[in-house]
Amino acid sequence: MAPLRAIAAATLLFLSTVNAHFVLISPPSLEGTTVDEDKEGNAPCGADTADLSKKTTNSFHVDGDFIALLSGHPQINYLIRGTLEDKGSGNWTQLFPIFTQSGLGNFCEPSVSVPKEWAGKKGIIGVVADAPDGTLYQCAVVNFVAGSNSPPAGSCTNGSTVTGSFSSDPTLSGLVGNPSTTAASGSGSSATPSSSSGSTAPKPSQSGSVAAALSGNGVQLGGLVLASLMVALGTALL
Ligand SMILES: *[C@@H]1O[C@H](CO)[C@@H](O)[C@H](O)[C@H]1NC(C)=O
Ligand SMILES: *[C@@H]1O[C@H](CO)[C@@H](O)[C@H](O)[C@H]1NC(C)=O
Ligand SMILES: [Cu+2]
Repeated sequence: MAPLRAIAAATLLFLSTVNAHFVLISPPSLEGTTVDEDKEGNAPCGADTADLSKKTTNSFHVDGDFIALLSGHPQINYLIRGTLEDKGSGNWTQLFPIFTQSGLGNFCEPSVSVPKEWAGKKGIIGVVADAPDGTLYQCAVVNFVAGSNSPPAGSCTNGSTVTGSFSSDPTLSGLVGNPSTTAASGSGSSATPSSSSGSTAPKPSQSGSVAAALSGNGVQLGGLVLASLMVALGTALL
């Protein structure tokens, strides 16, 4: 049982990096707690590739499980999506309304559900952020399981100055394969954009601007935020 330590470790590592984007804490990012921020703009999963042929011990409950994030931007928009396609190559289903996080630090949505039919299958939870310095990607490979899960104590928290609200974001809403359906019963319409180019690869100009923007984005996390996170960290380690 180390969700608190995992968060503490993620927080520390996050703070130790120069550029601040976002981290997928739970389900655990493919990249673990050390996200390669230079490659976080690479669709669909950032620096790593989601290989569904590999074993994973991460589970995600189809009727509701938590998604914990950590943002280094004062404001950021998030899309939470999922797919059963290897390497996250397409057919992403939107799992939660697009929302805006205001305030730096932890954000956790306690109950995100996926189509019931996914129980017993392996797949990918993807989180995409629309940040001032570009579109950023993280993924977790999970075993979808039946039922719902309550977050272990302390593993699902919102930062004290963090607020969230539903919003709209055309960049993000373009990154799901079938936005208006949640895979009700295999009614696969012939127009399903199963491998829409938007969700498979970043446009060259996009990654270019992410890289350019990255170099100028070093000092987002101020001392105040650092102090409050260190207090949280101290509490977590007690
Ligand atoms: C964090 O804030 C969001 C948005 O207000 C809310 O939906 C969510 O339940 C909060 N998370 C926790 C752990 O309280
Ligand atoms: C896309 O995903 C949905 C939900 O899992 C599934 O029902 C559908 O068959 C998939 N479509 C394609 C073209 O793979
Ligand atoms: Cu950033």
